[in-house]
Amino acid sequence: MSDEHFSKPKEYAAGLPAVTSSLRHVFGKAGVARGTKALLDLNQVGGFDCPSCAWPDPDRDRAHAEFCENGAKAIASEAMAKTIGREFFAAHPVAELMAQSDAWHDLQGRLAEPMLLREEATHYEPVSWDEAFKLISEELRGLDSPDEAIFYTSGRASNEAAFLYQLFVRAYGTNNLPDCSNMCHESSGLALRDAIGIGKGTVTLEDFLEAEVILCVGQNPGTNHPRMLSTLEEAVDRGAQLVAVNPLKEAGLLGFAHPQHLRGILGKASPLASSYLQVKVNGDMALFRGVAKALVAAGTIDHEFIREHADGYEVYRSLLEATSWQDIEELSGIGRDKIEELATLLGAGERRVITCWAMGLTQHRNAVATIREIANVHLLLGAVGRPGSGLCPVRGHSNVQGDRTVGIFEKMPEWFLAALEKQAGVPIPREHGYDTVASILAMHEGRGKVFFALGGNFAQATPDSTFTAAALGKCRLTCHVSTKLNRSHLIHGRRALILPCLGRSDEDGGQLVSTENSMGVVQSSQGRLKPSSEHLLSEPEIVARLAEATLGDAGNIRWRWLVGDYDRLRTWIEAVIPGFDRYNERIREPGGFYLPNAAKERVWNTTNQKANFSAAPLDAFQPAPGRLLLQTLRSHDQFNTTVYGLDDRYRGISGMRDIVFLNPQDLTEIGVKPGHRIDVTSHWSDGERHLNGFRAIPYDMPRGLAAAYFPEANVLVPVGHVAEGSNTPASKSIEVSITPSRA
Ligand SMILES: Nc1nc2c(c(=O)[nH]1)N[C@H]1C(S)=C(S)[C@@H](COP(=O)(O)OP(=O)(O)OC[C@H]3O[C@@H](n4cnc5c(=O)[nH]c(N)nc54)[C@H](O)[C@@H]3O)O[C@H]1N2
Ligand SMILES: Nc1nc2c(c(=O)[nH]1)N[C@H]1C(S)=C(S)[C@@H](COP(=O)(O)OP(=O)(O)OC[C@H]3O[C@@H](n4cnc5c(=O)[nH]c(N)nc54)[C@H](O)[C@@H]3O)O[C@H]1N2
Ligand SMILES: [Mo]
Repeated sequence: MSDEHFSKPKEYAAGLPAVTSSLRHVFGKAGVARGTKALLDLNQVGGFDCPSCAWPDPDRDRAHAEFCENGAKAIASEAMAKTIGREFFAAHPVAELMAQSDAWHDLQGRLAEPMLLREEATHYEPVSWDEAFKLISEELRGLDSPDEAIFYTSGRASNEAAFLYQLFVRAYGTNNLPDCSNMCHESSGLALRDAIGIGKGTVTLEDFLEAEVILCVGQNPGTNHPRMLSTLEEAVDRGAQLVAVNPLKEAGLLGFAHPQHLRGILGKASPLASSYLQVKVNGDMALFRGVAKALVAAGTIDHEFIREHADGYEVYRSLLEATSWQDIEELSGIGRDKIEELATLLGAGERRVITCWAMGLTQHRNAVATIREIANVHLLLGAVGRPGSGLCPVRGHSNVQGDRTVGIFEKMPEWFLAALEKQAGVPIPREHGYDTVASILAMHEGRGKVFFALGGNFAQATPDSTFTAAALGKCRLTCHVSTKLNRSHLIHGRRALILPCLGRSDEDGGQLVSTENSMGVVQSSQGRLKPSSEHLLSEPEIVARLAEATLGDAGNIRWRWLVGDYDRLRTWIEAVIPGFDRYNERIREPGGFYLPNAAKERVWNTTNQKANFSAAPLDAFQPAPGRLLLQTLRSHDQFNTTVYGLDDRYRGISGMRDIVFLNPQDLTEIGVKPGHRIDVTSHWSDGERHLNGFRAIPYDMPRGLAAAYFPEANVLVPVGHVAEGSNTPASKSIEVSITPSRA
């Protein structure tokens, strides 16, 4: 049998195949000794924080192996002993590397030394750290305005690295601090800040164990947050009902075979979701409005909570009355009976309800309004700040939440900027900077001239790949602090630099860093593996040396001194940001500490000091007749743009990524057989975009929808198609037409 095939999707996640897959990746890439050491340290008290997702570790009683298959793959990729340095780059011109796949890039090994691509050069060549910092600082000082420089961050940077980085960027004179969060949970942050006064979730792991109902909406935890399945399994064991809301049947929501329990290894899956609503893509706002309508009609709402804590109920209630069931059914694709059934479930008992969500909600044009609608339902139920209940945006990158807490944001509030200015003793700019989409446009229009990235893979993670590549190509300098080779090193400005850094699992001269998980717990992380190359620097060290070269010590800032002992950096964070009291002491306590969460205490830090209902007009993104709605999603063998392999086991896919999932009847209507080639065209006001020769794969999903993998399908996402308010690319609602391939 060939490697490439598709078969019946799985009906449960994990089990023995997850264990064998983990070990194959870890031992295959990192070697047995290095791999075992890495796995034993992963997510243990005193060990390092898993660089994969942001799902929290249990506060105590950690299982020996608190890791999952995909955490193991992330470690295998990072802990590779193989390195690439000057010989590798001398042997492979940039054009040749560009022709290789993302999966091939990841297999080459860890970046070993700083590399420079000179103007018009075909190959990267080695450069010393000092020369690299000198070159960047000269470019930065040569700009007409600091606002011509853009400083991106990906969510793996530690609190310490991220805090120092934003201090450097702001002391240099700009708030141009776009980050991966702009493409991820920005819509959640914005919606929750206006609804409940904090842009974060309000639950802890304990809440899951007390919940009566858990809604899992627009999220594929079996692949993207596998450790969440253990929590869900335990919650279901304790009697919680799990309701999945997802257009696709995802194995990880149907059932779970715990890879650390004998029952699970033997393939005995615990059934998870007790009901599975196959909503239309972008039909969630209608679904939740229907739930709210049914709750209000039945009177099973928390009148006392609404009276005491909430604002805007009367307006919202009139809106519910004015919304017809016909619209709700049509836009959501779910029948009134099913919606009323869900409302009955939510309104029963003590209304201990948790709603979790991820990219299936945040990456739509009306994402902010949709998340506000979910918050509305929770306010009706009084299900915020009551044990066993709350809102739970499930974060992606392991420290994306912490990076935002410590200042990675193009529009940090005034209190933060003022406190930073006081601490630093240098002027801090107040004008808002560019987010990710605004950065792409600025570079394209020549207003952004130097692009610097602390981690990530900007060229490949952003929308409209061809447009974004052209934007980066116009820069005078593109520069990446990275662990592994990626496409952003190859889609470059006039000159380009690769600055190789230590990863989470690497030992950093005995220093520890910290991260904040999806539930606001700040924990220490300390790598213990011998770095794969002697030329690697830590991220804080790189930032400090660049800052020193560019700005010199100024005000109260002594860059080298600050990174000489990360405790000093933590003291600064403590001085600027509330909630970090006794940071250095508490970070060394097992399990770390929780940051304060006012909404959990029913204190609402909104402008009116209330929790707020929203009353947005109901809508859903509707493609023109004959067209489909395409979403871009992750396979089981990738971490964002890092592709570990070509399988998507739970969806029954082996050996390929050039595919589009479709409803079987749509396949027939398009006139292709399963596995045959199709051409996909996306439509937007500024023209068409194309992805040709992909294979059509039948899948259990509603009609009129299509799904393809990120990042291959990013060429189809128009840069101007964004969520209202949050400016997040709407990469889950792309209007496309599909025809049999002409090739
Ligand atoms: N192994 C692994 N782990 C990861 C990542 C990874 O790439 N690999 N990435 C990390 C990051 S940064 C993030 S943000 C998270 C992402 O975690 P997820 O959000 O789970 O990631 P996606 O693959 O984008 O999945 C989107 C899910 O939403 C569904 N969906 C799409 N549109 C809609 C809709 O309109 N309504 C509803 N109800 N559902 C919809 C899709 O069918 C799919 O199941 O995972 C993190 N963890
Ligand atoms: N179409 C579409 N586009 C999307 C999405 C989607 O669902 N659909 N999802 C969006 C989301 S949710 C996100 S979060 C973004 C992700 O966007 P990014 O965060 O920019 O992308 P990643 O693929 O996570 O970055 C991977 C690279 O990070 C580097 N790296 C890994 N570990 C470290 C480290 O410890 N330090 C440093 N300095 N570098 C490191 C490696 O070189 C690796 O190649 O993509 C977004 N783009
Ligand atoms: Mo993300």
